[in-house]
Amino acid sequence: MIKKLFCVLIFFLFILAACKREPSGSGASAAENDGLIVVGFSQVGSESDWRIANTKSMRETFSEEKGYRLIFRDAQQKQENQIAAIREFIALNVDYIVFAPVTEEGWDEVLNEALSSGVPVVVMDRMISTSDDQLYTCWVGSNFRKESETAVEWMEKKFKDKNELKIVHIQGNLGSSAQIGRTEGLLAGVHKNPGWEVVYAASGDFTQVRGKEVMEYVLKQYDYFDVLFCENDNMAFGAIEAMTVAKREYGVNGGVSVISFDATRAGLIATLDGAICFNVECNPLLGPRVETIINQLKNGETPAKLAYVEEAVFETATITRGDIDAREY
Ligand code: GYE
Repeated sequence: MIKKLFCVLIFFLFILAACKREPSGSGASAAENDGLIVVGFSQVGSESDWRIANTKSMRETFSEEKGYRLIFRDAQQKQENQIAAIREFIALNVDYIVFAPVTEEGWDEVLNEALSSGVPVVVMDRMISTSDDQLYTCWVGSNFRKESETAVEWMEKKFKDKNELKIVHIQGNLGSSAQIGRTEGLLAGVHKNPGWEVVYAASGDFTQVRGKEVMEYVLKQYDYFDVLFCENDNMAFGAIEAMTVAKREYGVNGGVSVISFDATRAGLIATLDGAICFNVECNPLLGPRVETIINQLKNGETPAKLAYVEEAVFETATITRGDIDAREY
């Protein structure tokens, strides 16, 4: 009897162990066993509404119901965490590696390892800087420089009668493509328009808290400036909060003209309200785009090396309630 019970116990323990088996052993064997496609995704962190929407889009796209096992790793803004995650994905022998690089530089070594392992690497959102473009399979994301040039064009029209324009510039994470492209676009505009001057520039790390801190400092140092050029909505919200507290005028009715990027739902509401004058869309819903790439690779096709997402702009004069209702993020 005891022997029988023991056998039953061993049998149940065996079943339990089999059920609990996460893809921690080998991604490939997990895929072989359950038929799921294993995708390792290294995300930057959760610094902004944009990022949260991007993570949601990836999780919804690469769900088990749709035939995927997503191994999600949050890098908490640290490149070394992303490098460790990519190494983990290689060791797990996942089917595909996807990552949103926190900065542009410093990927060659780990991507060489990925290349030798044969696992395709899809770069998403921000770009990497490398002399060897064989190190990644392809990239999908936004044209950050173009986003910024669109904002500059708007400024050129809006301030065409002003001889002098004083600009405060709150930047994103220094060294990230989103920061580099948006900053380059503005600086090209300043170069082209002799009366324009960036009176102060600092990074707000793409977060609301830092956007507020930077603006608190600016308000103490500068009695006057015309434009706040803010590289994302969350930093703009923080800066707006600081201006409200300090009773500095801003918005479409006078005072500081706020320009922002992302055009999240909350950003669009601030645009409709007239707090943000001009908001350039940056689309975080990249999950389906990455899935299309994975399907192409699965079918032996070659996806475009670089794929840019289409993006719109919004300004207070023309934005509608419908624009906000249609916003998914
Ligand atoms: O604009 C910002 C985020 O890389 C496009 O990162 C992304 C940027 C986005 O934190 O809000």
